[in-house]
Amino acid sequence: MALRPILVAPDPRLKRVSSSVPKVDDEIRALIDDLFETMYAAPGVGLAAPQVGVHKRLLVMDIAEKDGDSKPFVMINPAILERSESEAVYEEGCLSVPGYYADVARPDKVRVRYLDRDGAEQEIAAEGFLATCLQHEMDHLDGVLFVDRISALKRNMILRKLAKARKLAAAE
Ligand code: GNR
Ligand code: NI
Repeated sequence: MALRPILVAPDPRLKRVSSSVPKVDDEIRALIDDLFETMYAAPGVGLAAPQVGVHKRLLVMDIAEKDGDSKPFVMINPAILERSESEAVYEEGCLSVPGYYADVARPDKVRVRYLDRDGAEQEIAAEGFLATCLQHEMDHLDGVLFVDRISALKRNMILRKLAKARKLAAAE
């Protein structure tokens, strides 16, 4: 197991579309373990493989309350089968957009098909915060960040500040 560095916007690698996982093998399972370790250490409620520079369609999530039961999820090649007309708004953050938060509207309910860590096909009907997190993570697989779903004004302000912070850190 190993911690992997998390890419921060505006890194062009976060904009790439990830490729399907052809086979769930031990190499993929080792990557899954690293993603969980990195997500819990961050800490975050989800992490997608492209956030650590691996452009494969794979994500991990655990939205359990801090002192509640942990409910780890692994989703490989997830696909949305159905989304509700109704939307819900949550304040979102992202480990790749550190320090910034914004309200994002997304379908309130989604049905998703995916492969689990044994390569078996699964389906989940998610709603509320779980549905939001799932869609946030799946967006990463298509090179989309939550800031792409808010106003251009807010997006550009956040991305400008992150770019400036990176330049200052590099100049040290
Ligand atoms: O830790 C995270 N919190 C969060 C809060 C609201 C909506 C989505 C998220 S996901 C985020 C971790 C992350 O960046 N996953 O890609
Ligand atoms: Ni994110």
